[in-house]
Amino acid sequence: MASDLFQSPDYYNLDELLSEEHILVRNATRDWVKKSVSPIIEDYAQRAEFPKQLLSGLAEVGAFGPYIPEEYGGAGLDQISYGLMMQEIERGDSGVRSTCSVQSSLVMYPIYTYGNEEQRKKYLPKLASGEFLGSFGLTEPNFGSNPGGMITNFKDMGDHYLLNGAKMWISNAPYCDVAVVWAKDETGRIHGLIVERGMEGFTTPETHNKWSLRASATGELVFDNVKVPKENLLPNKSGLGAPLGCLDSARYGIAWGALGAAMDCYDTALRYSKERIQFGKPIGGFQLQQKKLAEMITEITKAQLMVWRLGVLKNEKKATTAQISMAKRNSVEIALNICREARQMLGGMGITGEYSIMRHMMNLESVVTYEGTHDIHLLITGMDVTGLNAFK
Ligand code: TGC
Ligand code: FAD
Repeated sequence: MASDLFQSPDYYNLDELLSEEHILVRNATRDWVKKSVSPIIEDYAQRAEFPKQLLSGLAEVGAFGPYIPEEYGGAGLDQISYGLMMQEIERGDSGVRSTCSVQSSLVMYPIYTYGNEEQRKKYLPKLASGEFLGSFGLTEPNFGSNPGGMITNFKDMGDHYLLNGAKMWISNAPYCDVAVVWAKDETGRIHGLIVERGMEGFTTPETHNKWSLRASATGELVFDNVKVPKENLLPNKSGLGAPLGCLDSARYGIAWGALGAAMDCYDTALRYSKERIQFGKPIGGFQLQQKKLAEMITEITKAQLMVWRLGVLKNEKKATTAQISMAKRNSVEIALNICREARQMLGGMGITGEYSIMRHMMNLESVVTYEGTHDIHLLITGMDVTGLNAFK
């Protein structure tokens, strides 16, 4: 990939809305991405390899559990800092951001929020330091948008639980040390269980041949009569609302993250438009190219305002599931549109790995599907404004 010349767009002086701490966190993450992610990521994506060596650096910048209290190894930051980190990391690559979203919001968050003190002390510091990698098993082969139908289940055997079933499309699975797994008890109630690598009957086959998120490892979680110690059940919340609560946190991070990918594509196209000469002048001087750039920066600015406001609401614990859905859907949609326009602006060069645009575009095809598809989020908004449930 060409060297990383990224200049962050800030058309409405939004930095003035950020605290000194936010800017420090944002800049430190940006510097780390330029130094550690940009030089290697295209190569790893081309080879479909997970850049495992980035885990320690991600831990050092605080990207594993940014908002988890420091006593458990987290960074103890607010939600806007968390969002800015995800923006900067996804500016580098959505797959690397995925690793952080899963670790922070889908593994550390449920252990912190639904776990007991022993579970917090046992797992959170190791997850924060990157010594442990976590995964989150909700989706099953026959239950994606409708996770409440899951068939993975456990039986109470007296001194342990016996877990059976399979999860599919699980980020980090092939390398995970621990998995937060959602399964039904004998009454059909959903609970979270912490499953550890090495437990007999637990395997994590990798999913190959992806055209998207190639630098993120995806796989299955398979449970064949796995004996799970009783102390590994998350005791403080059960029901489908427990995993859905984790999704609120991860979707919030994605709303910021996808914007990072959009900003990178805009910045690349803007620079290219000033350098590429056709018909005797820079292509940025043609009205059709200016229209694309003007529309991109308008959409980026609107989305930046939306995620910033959502961050304020989240800090005040007032952000609703539906507000988060709207932001996740909007950021991913505008990012995909911007990628497609930016790729065209680069002409033939846009399809090569010399530039990040095509990789972002392919990555975003997963981001628009996971954590609730584009249409599922539309229906969540529809349900919120009408009070009528289109799912049932
Ligand atoms: P529904 O009847 O609406 O709700 C069931 C129960 O949950 C409660 N609830 C929530 N609780 C806390 N937080 C939330 N956000 C909640 N949303 C709902 C609700 O009150 C109810 O409670 P109770 O006590 O009445 O039982 O559920 P439904 O079955 O109708 O489904 C609704 C729907 C479709 C919106 C939901 O299932 C959904 O969001 N589906 C999309 C599935 C999804 O997003 N999967 C993501 C898997 S993880 C992933 O993709 C990780 S990618 C990571 C990466 O690499 O970055
Ligand atoms: P389906 O639910 O089968 O949907 C197919 C289509 O039908 C979609 O367009 C959908 O919008 C539409 N549809 C479904 N229901 C309705 C409806 N009621 N009305 C209108 N349209 C509808 N899951 C995890 O648990 N953990 C992970 O770490 C994880 N990581 C992932 C990583 C990647 C790379 C990918 C691709 C997925 C990952 N997922 C993960 C799974 C992801 O959350 C699901 O793919 C997603 O929720 C959609 O489920 P599905 O693929 O089964 O599609």
